Amino acid sequence: MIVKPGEEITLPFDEDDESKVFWEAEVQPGETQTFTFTAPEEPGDYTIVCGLPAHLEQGMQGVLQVWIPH
Ligand SMILES: [Cu+2]
Repeated sequence: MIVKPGEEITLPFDEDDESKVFWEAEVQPGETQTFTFTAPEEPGDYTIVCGLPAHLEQGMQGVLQVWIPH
């Protein structure tokens, strides 16, 4: 899941965090998928987290960097 700018996920990830999600996709274990999504228009660093129980706690997160090319 990509987290909306200015929002922070509280552990554990649960219902109160659902509204903070900008975009999400689901991939099953052992599966590889390719997704297409429209990036936020506002440049910046967007947090990416896994919403499966205990995954975020174990460090399953990343950053989506959005910038305007020049
Ligand atoms: Cu995960």
